[in-house]
Amino acid sequence: MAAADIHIEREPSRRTSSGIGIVHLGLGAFHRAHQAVYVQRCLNRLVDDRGLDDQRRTDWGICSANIRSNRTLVEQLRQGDCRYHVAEYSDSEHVTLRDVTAISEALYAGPDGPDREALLARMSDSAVRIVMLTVTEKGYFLSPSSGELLTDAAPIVHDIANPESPETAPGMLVEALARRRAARVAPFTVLCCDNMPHNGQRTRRAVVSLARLHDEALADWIEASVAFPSSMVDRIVPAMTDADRQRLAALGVDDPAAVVCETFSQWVVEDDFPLGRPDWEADGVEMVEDVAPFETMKLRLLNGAHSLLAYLGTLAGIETVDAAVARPAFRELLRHYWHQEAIPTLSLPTGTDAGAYTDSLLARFGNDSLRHRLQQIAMDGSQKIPQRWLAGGVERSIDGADISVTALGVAGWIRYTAGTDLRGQPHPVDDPLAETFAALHRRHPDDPVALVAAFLALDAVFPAALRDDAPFHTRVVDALTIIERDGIEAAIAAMSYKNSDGKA
Ligand code: NAI
Ligand code: CS2
Repeated sequence: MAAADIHIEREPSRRTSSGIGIVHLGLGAFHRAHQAVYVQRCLNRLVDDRGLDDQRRTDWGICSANIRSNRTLVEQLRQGDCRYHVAEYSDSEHVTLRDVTAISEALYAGPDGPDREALLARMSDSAVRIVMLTVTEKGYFLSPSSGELLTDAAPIVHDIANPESPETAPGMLVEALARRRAARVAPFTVLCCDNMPHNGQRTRRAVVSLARLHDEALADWIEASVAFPSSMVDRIVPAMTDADRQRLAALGVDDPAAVVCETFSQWVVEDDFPLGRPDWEADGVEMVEDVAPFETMKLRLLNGAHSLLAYLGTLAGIETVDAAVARPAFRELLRHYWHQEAIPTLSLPTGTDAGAYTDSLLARFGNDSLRHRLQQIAMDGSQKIPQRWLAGGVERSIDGADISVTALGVAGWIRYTAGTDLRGQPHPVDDPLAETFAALHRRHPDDPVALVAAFLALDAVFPAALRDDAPFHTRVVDALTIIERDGIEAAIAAMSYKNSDGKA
């Protein structure tokens, strides 16, 4: 599509010298296209309502930091005065180019970075009232299945031994809270924006558990006085590619920090901010008492479907989400997964029509202007499938219900971790447990029964109820055997549900 044929809306930012009231850990694509955009809307509205020089009210600027990787991005943002663009595609012909200046400061506080002390000082400043995070599911160092802190993980071992120079997100939070406590400054609110179940409670668990390893009193204080509201976050933001940068350049946007995303956006936040917060309701954020129904629905329906497409699609040689859902077999598989396996496990948010919600997911997945690569979604499966498939799978299997799509998904994931697709094309297996997977595949090269048993025995990933579920083992072995022998679409076609109700 030639740039000239694209309908462009421009959304300029109203820049104001706002003070910094929010620190964000994890300056990735999602942060730039989601939380920072909501804050930008808030700053724009406040400036429109009250005029540029009413400084007192715009104290919600963001200091965003990377604490592990991507120093270059921080430098690029700084070179651009922390201004960047968000290109929101509703389809390949319509894009809104949003200008964002809500990030006032960008820091690189990685182990090799210059800004760790500056970041801790910023987090200890009483003007900072909220610390948000998007550090990926693995960035909390919690066991995906039990939720316990991984005290033997090297970065956590480092932070236990060196609490004043932390390298992990939980470590940064513990040290900054320790400094505020010592200075008698009220604690900031911690707002997790990662795709984890009960993400506020999980973050609390990581922080309190780490603090308890070197300071019981500090851990008790954090437990008693720090708010960790949960939130459901939703906007599809693919990783930027050179092709994306080229198409933005064709639209006149030459910006190394730009991001591409869909127009859809949702943020549901538990309203627990003792030190205050922006009045985000006016900017489209849903402030609620209980986020759990929204979170579970989104994790099992949207993210559960994404992971099915990621493993089965990649094995079938498909590259993107839209290309996968263009295939009737994959659409049918998702519909069955949603309506027979996932939705029955949900208590839906009031007023939610599950059918309409899943139809909207299919439409969003079909947005070919996103070019959302299945490989990106396939990353960190050990951290994702417990909340996306397995929690619901356990509930269904306890009821004796059919979970054949979950079994097919697990078979596809196991095969994916071998590092090649069904044509033998290699792909990287990006996962904290990648070495474990490689060892299991080496140990059981031609024995699907032993291989599946070894994977299902991984208690970091699989809950006991599925580890001990013999019929589930058999289903996974059957699915893996068909995948290897006849391919993905044959495995989908062979699914038991096609036999039971026979309907497409
Ligand atoms: P990204 O790859 O652009 O950024 C990841 C960020 O996490 C980077 O800042 C990186 O430095 C940091 N990070 C990674 N591992 C870390 C660790 N062990 N400790 C500390 N920091 C670490 O990815 P993106 O798109 O920003 O996604 C990040 C997270 O946001 C996802 O894992 C998910 O939980 C959430 N999310 C993403 C959505 C998307 O469509 N991209 C949508 C909804 C939620
Ligand atoms: C995706 C999510 O990469 C992934 O794991 O499933 O990032 C997904 O795009 C978002 O959660 C959508 O809100």
